[in-house]
Amino acid sequence: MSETLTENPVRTDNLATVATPVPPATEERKGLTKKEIAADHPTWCPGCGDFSVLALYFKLIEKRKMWHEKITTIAGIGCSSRFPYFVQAHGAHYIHGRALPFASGISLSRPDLHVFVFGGDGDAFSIGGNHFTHTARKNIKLTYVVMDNWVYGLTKKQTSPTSPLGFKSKTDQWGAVDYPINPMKQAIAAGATFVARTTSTNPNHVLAMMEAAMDHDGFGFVECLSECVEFYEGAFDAANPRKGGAFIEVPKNHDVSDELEAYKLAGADFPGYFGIFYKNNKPTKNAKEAEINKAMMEKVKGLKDWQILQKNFDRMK
Ligand SMILES: Cc1ncc(C[n+]2csc(CCOP(=O)(O)OP(=O)(O)O)c2C)c(N)n1
Ligand code: SF4
Ligand SMILES: [Mg+2]
Repeated sequence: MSETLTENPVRTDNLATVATPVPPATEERKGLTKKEIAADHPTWCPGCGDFSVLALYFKLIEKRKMWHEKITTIAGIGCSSRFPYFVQAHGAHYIHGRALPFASGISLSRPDLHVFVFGGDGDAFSIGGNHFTHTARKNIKLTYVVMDNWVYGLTKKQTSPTSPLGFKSKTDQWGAVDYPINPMKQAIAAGATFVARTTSTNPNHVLAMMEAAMDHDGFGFVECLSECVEFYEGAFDAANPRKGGAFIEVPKNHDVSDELEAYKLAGADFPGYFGIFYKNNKPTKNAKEAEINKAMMEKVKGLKDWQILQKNFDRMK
């Protein structure tokens, strides 16, 4: 081992710290403008609901004065998952269904960042179904926005886990026969500590839900109805007052800490309720790991990297 390596101090800066909120911009450093955060022109079909979610993410970045190096946008694969391409900051368009484990690694190793994950219903609940469950139960601090359009958009109209019964697609030409999953019930049952529902046609509400999820210290899940105008036109008209539908907010007297009541709200017939269904402040994996790391670093205080490694090898003998 080279001298430089052996002399390197053990990094404790990112191990012993619990997650910290995104720092506010200082006087000297102004927050970013939309122009500074917007990257490529989004390649979505005109009228796609995903445009609205992206615009509100820009608004969130502007409003919360997040800087380029603090923005972390992760996604899987799908139309919705193209999201990070359109944000001029750090991010990754990762593997189909695997955005959450990738994002978890970032969240656990970089407590100074707030990680946002965007994706679709197929990405989240088909191929990524297991990762959803485990990221939720581990209560990893990140915000997961699922842009639910009830269809596989990118691959041109296959039945998704949220497609309703009878939906005609390339994989169900005679209409879907499989019972759809309910993302809200799924999230609550999996142990997500923040569960909210919104719709891309109500911009103020989308922004409010994303902000609340970001402020939550834990796994924040937001289901955002986002119409695929190409392959499932009109899917969410019943939730849009401009199309004769109803946007009904979670009742004011709803106790967000009551899991059973949240589950009942989630069971309402479509268009159901919009708002925060459930919130629980139990400790995150981030905080627990940080504590373990701190205790371990205390034990090896003063030792060089190679000495710590040697100790590990000795233990394994
Ligand atoms: C391992 C793997 N399997 C399948 C695919 C094909 N594929 C790409 S996107 C997609 C589904 C996308 O649906 P959704 O997550 O709902 O996103 P949307 O396009 O509707 O936003 C599938 C099956 C893939 N890219 N990788
Ligand atoms: S196919 Fe659907 S989900 Fe994909 S960009 Fe077009 S409208 Fe949006
Ligand atoms: Mg979809």
